[in-house]
Amino acid sequence: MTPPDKPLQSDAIVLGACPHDCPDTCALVTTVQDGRAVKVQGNPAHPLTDGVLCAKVAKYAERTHHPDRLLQPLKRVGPKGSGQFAPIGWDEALTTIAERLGAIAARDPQAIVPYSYAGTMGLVQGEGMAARFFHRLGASLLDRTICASAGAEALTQTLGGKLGMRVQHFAESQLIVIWGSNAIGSNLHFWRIAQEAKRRGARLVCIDPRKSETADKCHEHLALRPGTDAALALALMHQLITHDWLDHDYIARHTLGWDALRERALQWPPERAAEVCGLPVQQIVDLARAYGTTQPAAIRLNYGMQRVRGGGNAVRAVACLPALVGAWRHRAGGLLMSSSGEFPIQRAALHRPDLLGERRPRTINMSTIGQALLADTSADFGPQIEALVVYNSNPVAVAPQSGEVVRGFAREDLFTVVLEHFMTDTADYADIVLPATTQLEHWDIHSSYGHTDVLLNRPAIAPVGDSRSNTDIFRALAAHMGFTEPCFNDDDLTLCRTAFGDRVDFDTLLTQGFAHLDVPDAPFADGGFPTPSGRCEFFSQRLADQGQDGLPDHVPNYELAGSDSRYPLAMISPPARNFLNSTFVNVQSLRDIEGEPLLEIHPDDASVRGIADQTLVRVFNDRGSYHCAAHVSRRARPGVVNGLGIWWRKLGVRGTNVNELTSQQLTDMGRAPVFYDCLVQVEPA
Ligand SMILES: Nc1nc2c(c(=O)[nH]1)N[C@H]1C(S)=C(S)[C@@H](COP(=O)(O)OP(=O)(O)OC[C@H]3O[C@@H](n4cnc5c(=O)[nH]c(N)nc54)[C@H](O)[C@@H]3O)O[C@H]1N2
Ligand SMILES: Nc1nc2c(c(=O)[nH]1)N[C@H]1C(S)=C(S)[C@@H](COP(=O)(O)OP(=O)(O)OC[C@H]3O[C@@H](n4cnc5c(=O)[nH]c(N)nc54)[C@H](O)[C@@H]3O)O[C@H]1N2
Ligand code: SF4
Ligand SMILES: [Mo]
Repeated sequence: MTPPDKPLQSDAIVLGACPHDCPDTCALVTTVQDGRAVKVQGNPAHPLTDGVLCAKVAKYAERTHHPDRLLQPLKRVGPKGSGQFAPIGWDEALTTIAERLGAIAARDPQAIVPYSYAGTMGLVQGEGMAARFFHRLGASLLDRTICASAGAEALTQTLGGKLGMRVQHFAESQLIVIWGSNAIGSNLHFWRIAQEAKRRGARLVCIDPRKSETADKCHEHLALRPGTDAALALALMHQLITHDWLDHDYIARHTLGWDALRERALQWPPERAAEVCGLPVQQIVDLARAYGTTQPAAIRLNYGMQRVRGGGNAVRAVACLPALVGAWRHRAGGLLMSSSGEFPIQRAALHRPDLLGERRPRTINMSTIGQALLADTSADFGPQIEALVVYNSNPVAVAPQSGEVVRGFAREDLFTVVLEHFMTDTADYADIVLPATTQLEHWDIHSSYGHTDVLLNRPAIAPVGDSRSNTDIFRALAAHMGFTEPCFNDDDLTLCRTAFGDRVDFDTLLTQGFAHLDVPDAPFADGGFPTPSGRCEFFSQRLADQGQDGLPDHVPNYELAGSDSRYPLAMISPPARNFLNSTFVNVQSLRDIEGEPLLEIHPDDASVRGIADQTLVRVFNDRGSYHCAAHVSRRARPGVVNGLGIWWRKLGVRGTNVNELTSQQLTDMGRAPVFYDCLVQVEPA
């Protein structure tokens, strides 16, 4: 059953959007039979989806009608984390929550913390009603840093916003550098475009410590040490300068801080960078030549490089490159990290921060939730956290340093509510679990961080069991708390319309499911960077004012390889291709493909430790230990092990996952986690 070329909305064919935290934001077509979703396919009429979905979401009907779906509210009846729950009715659940939150709020609403991320990227089921609820309550604010804030801050300080090339124009590039991204796994529709460029003669280069599926298919792979991208970028600049592969006119007219950057880059001859990055000098020299002499040259920068101490500086260094060679002059040249800044989202209308009134609650950083849950009341911190409301996230599995996260969630005095589809590691620690609808059961509207189309998602089927959408749950909670503001009566379609106001034609969304934003083809062909200076800011006064280096530099990892003889291996933990963060780990057909939690280790590192392929190993450091199967493989470079993520702890070998080992240190910019800045030792278990 293939969807027609131009699928039309009907009871049996429903147009939607993929809700997942993925740059592709695909347009979906769901086929419904007898009230069940029987097939979820890519919408062929949406140019970037082109009728194709990844393997994960092609299994969406399986996930939605999964036998383990949560179908009714639950309350805890055993010790925290034991997973012992009894079903209760919605009224009891909502009354209990409203009473507990009300009592805490009467003392200090900041003792209540929302915890959410991008389980759904929808603007409505994300923070649409939730933000209104928490603003009205006066709860702590959440700093949503767990994924992209280091890179976002860096890009904003350099280019002026989360903007860049349009993804479709990569098809015309002659050189594509895929930098810190396993595009085949995590940005499939970009990869299809890169393939088209390759057929037209483009050269593809991958920069990644891991020999990923993407690295396999590129012409060149630079397997640098984790956390050394800025050193590589500075050496590329060194070569551009010494060979005069520069666009002097573009630099003079559209950049700021060139003399200072030039001086800095001249301190990074390829030999120095080769030493730091663990790369052959020739590879750096060759890449510089290719980048300096090929037009149009495009960089697909993704988030892999920013999950280390110097992640912000690394993104800044890379983001300077296109201006140096004038790559921005072409629509197929420049750089794309995120396109999310293009979308005219009406955040104030949607989130209603005005409901705070005069109150200015403190902000809790989601990346250090372990520390935060274990912190006592103090002048610096404010009140101890007494209640946590988790939705669209699975922090017990995905937040760094799980040992502390689990200890925090296990506090018997903490009141935890979890809105979920499944009994995740986090739901296990809840006092009340509320069953939530999936994307096939609710309305939503979507921006994207990999393209510039708006997508509308219609419900294809009725809520499964007694599940309710996040918006419905927060509306009902607002009513139970006695909140009477009219905004708590807005239905989901109203929220969908509010998200972009009149900036997007809603009728187009209703009929075809997607609408293109009107964005320029080559955003910086003539400069016009949305920075304070209007230029590409090699030097950032805003960063200098914060006491940071105003120029990008190489900032070594906190846990630098060679600095601790007990833990000689650097560990990175990029996602497994068939999971999306911790989502899909419980979908059997996908777990069957991934097999088991594993650690890729280079043959040299394995043999000195007596580790054979497929043996059970213990991976450990001072923070904890994690058991999984060793995959002795050249996907790992010497000195670096790859612990593919993010398994549910309870589906892992001994009830832990890779975040048992990661730390709660933060990046140089954006207060983000440093998942890939982590030293470990490995031994046969
Ligand atoms: N299949 C799948 N797709 C996903 C996700 C998923 O879990 N599974 N997650 C989604 C989410 S939340 C996000 S944020 C995006 C992320 O999308 P990307 O940023 O493209 O992330 P990854 O595909 O994880 O690629 C990161 C790559 O960076 C490499 N890397 C690690 N450390 C370094 C380093 O120091 N320097 C460089 N140059 N590379 C490094 C890793 O080995 C990995 O191959 O993907 C989204 N798409
Ligand atoms: N070691 C290591 N850790 C990492 C990373 C890494 O690369 N390495 N990557 C990090 C990154 S990039 C990210 S973005 C975070 C991701 O962390 P999270 O945002 O927590 O992502 P998921 O693990 O996918 O969990 C999302 C949960 O939301 C639920 N959900 C989905 N839709 C809805 C809905 O409509 N309503 C409700 N109530 N629930 C819903 C899903 O069932 C799922 O359990 O993890 C981070 N953690
Ligand atoms: S996860 Fe990404 S590639 Fe897969 S369907 Fe969703 S948006 Fe498309
Ligand atoms: Mo992410």
